[in-house]
Amino acid sequence: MLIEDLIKNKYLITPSAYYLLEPHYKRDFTLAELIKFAKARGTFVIDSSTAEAFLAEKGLFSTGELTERTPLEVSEEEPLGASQEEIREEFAESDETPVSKTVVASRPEEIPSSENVESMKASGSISTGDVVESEVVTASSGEESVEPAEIVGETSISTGTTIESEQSPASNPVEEPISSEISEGESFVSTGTPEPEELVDEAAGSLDSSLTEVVEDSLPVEAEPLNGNGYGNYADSEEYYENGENGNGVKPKIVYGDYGIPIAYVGEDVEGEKSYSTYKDVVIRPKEGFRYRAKEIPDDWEITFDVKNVKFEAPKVKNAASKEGEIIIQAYSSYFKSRLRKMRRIFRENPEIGTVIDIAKLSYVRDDEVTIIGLVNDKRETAKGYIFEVEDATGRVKVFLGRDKENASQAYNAIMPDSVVAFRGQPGRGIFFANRVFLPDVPKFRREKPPLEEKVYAILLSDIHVGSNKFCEKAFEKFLEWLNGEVNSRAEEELVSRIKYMIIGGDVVDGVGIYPGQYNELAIPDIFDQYEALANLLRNVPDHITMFIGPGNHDAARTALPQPGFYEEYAKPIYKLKNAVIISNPAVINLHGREFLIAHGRGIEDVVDFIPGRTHHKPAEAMVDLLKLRHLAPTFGNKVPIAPDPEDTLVIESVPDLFQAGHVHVMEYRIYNGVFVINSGTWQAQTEFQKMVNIVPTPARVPIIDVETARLRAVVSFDQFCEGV
Ligand code: D5M
Ligand code: FE
Ligand code: ZN
Repeated sequence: MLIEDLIKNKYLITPSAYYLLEPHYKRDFTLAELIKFAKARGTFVIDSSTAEAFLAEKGLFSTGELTERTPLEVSEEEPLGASQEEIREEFAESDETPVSKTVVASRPEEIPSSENVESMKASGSISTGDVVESEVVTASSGEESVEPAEIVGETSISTGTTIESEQSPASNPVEEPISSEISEGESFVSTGTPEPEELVDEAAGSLDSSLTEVVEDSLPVEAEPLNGNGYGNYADSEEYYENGENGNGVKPKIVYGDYGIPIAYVGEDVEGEKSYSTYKDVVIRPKEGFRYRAKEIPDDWEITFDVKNVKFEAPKVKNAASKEGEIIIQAYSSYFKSRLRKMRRIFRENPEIGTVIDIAKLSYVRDDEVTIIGLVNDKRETAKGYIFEVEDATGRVKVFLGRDKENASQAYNAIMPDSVVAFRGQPGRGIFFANRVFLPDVPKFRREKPPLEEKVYAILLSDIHVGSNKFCEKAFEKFLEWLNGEVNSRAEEELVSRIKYMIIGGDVVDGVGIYPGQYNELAIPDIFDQYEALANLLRNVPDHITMFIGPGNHDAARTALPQPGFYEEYAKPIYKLKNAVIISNPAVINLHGREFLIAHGRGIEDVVDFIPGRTHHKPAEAMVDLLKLRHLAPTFGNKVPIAPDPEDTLVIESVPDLFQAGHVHVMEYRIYNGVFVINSGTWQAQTEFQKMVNIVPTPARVPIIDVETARLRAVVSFDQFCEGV
């Protein structure tokens, strides 16, 4: 009964939670209460800890006892062979090179030459010592730089490659020497990497404010729903849940927004005049005579990983009387087994790992040092060190890692719940004594890719949030004009002319019913119109630029990760754009032989929750943590809903050249072991909700990536058009 009711509402329950709750259901609590409780905890899976907390709140249960987690089903897995003798400490010097930065409005003519190591900054706008901090500080200091052409902050690292080809009209400004200054306290040299240092340079397009103003014609719609058809109704009454109706006899089609809020869409689209704009009148044509070099460069792209291509079978639920809970456990068991299998494969590439043995076989091991690879269910600190509960497909074991072991505390902090790690050591009685711990990580060195004949650029966007009244529409239109050749200098012209790809990493529209109070901040209160509006804007992207568009948690798409794409019935207008390619979240795009991993980035939220010192304002740091764990959302049952697919498609199986995420609305980047890690920011100014949770976005910035190096070429900022939104 309880299971069936929950499943109807797209909630899952584990068997142990079921046994705890079932006796009280409909006697001591209602379905709506339970769902409300789970929603508040940000989970759609009711596990035993949720159930216990819920019962405790109801005064039905004492929180003293802890329920054991059911171990994964036992099965034989081939232990890895290949014994290796020498093992070095893995975390000794994780080569994390913070890329010094940043940002904003540098004089467009002054794109720094890649031959020089240089850094430009405005007086006082870069805080010394903390590189990333300086990025954030600079990024939010847009208001101070009234002068559009002010050089604010910038660092570039030479790669030894020439930026420009001879014929380009933009080569002149590049050759110009630029007064430069190294910002104090920042190291540009990636230690421990024999490769030439990375090029990270930026120029921000300070657009001339004398350019034609875009007429603002979209009127935010206030409280009243347009056609009174129930938009904005959260409809979370008990009746609604239990009868599947909203009281007026109409069966609503339930679509779940994020953070657990169900949205009911009813009725047909009403034709006629709308009180808001969907940007039908925004028509921008390429500037006459503007030469796009990218047009002459042959296309070279391929989607090498897309969830749509993975065959999924939904777990089947039989009937209410049988033990459906078991099916859920089984479904997640296949999911976690898949994760373990993939992670083992990743560890196998690390020669330091040594002999890997199944946990069930530990009792056969005498004095040898062996390695176990498993999911960390639990971790805690004791006076002498750290204790982990580790599980593989064959069993479970407690692992002790002494505080004295090298980098023990770092590793302890980096390990998120449910991530897969390896421990090397000796089994004792009922406990495994680890001498070393390994994260899956990415290798320090990688093979260089062959150079490209021509410079070609990709621009990265995410979190456009069309439909929000905080969407920076004016800035976005300026950006579209810029793409169409409305540039201020030859340097900008060079950039624009070579842009061949545009990647949009999710939250392309604001959606409806995504967070409490969102309705009041919607300029377009209709999800269909939001996609229409987005398409009306994006049709102004020049045809030769291929757009890759993936979903995020605000989109009309499956809420749980992975997200195979947009629901076509809602997002039809963007499917119809002729130069758009819809990708899943996550996806891997190969551009001219370079691998770009694109994810919306909800996993960042869990990193912030679990890894000490992480914040929403330094997303690239959190992305590096995910890279080290080789997983986009390792933790199950926290903020990020994960679908019980038979395959774990969130494992970062292949090491990318570039890893892009969005979601947190702050642009930041860094390089880690040769991977360029970047959060692409947003096009939405701070929402009321973000104000409450203290999220300060850095909107309207366009990072331009040099595809050849998969590194930043420039950041163009349109944020001066996003003030007062
Ligand atoms: O996410 C925008 C930012 O807001 C991102 O940093 C997550 C944060 N966010 C959104 N909703 C919540 C809740 N409920 N709690 C905490 N933080 C939140 P976006 O996906 O664009 O809404
Ligand atoms: Fe977003
Ligand atoms: Zn998001």
